[in-house]
Amino acid sequence: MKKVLALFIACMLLLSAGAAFAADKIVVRVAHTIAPDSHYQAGLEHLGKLLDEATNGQIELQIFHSSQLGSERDAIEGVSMGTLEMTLISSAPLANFTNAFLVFDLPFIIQDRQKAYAWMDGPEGQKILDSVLDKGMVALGIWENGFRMLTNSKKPVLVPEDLNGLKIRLMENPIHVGTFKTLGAYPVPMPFGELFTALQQKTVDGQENPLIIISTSKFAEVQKHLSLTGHFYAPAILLINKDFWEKTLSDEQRKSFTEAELKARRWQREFCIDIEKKLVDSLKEQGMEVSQPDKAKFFEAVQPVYKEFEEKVGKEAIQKLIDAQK
Ligand code: EAX
Repeated sequence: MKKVLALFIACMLLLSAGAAFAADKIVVRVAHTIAPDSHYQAGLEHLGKLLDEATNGQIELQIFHSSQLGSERDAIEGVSMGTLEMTLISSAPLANFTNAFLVFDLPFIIQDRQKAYAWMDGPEGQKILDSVLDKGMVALGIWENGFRMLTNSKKPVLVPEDLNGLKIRLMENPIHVGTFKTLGAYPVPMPFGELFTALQQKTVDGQENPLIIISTSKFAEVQKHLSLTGHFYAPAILLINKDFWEKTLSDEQRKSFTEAELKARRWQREFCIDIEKKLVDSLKEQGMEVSQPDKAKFFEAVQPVYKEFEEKVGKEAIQKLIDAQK
């Protein structure tokens, strides 16, 4: 009888220890829209590892890739309302929530990636990040999506005129749409999750994304031509729900999180730069025809876009980002 009782008590102790452990563990669900072998996934896995180490397993990152939890707009809304803890998204769809990120959407505004990183990580970048605080979110940092390149199923694109009448899928962003209108294309805004099918069924002729996304999303299967335009630079923003950040995490956990985020951000940018070097060859091997467009002609053709959006973006904001790269 004594033995049974001792065993029973031992079991109860174990159970309650387990429950306490489970209650202490904080799960952070993070959603993104791209492939499990993408730069977003790699960076988030790295962040997960750093968080696990720094908090002795108290914080667990659960990553949902490939739009499993919806589009980028859905994810922003989810993080804003607290139905999702975190997301990593292009800054472009934030245009539906704040104007502060629009400066990044101007064509060819980012020319020097290293100088731009420093600017984004400094006080000017912080001002932009702070613009989501009143939307119930904290923007933890600016990661990388990358320089966007154009693909299509119809013809090589070397000069802006080649885009005439081509239906190009874009992110939901007024400057991106305005830019492609100015270039003579027919812009079709659509969430990323619908893009592969749209390309396959030829609802659109082309799309634009960084090489890593073109590669990991297997667009070579449905797009013949790749033009190395680099017309937009897309930063990726790591957003977390504000209540979760301020109330669920302890001061100490928040500190660990901030440190881990900074390390993961730097790691993720280097990962992107490294992998980018191999991608043109790899996409050729996947059957794409790669062309080097006349960038000066594109640059000239999009100048009216700066005029069109100058007021909305803010003249000063534009000038500051340009000057920061001199
Ligand atoms: O943020 O929608 C897009 O084209 C983005 O590049 C992608 O979702 C990653």
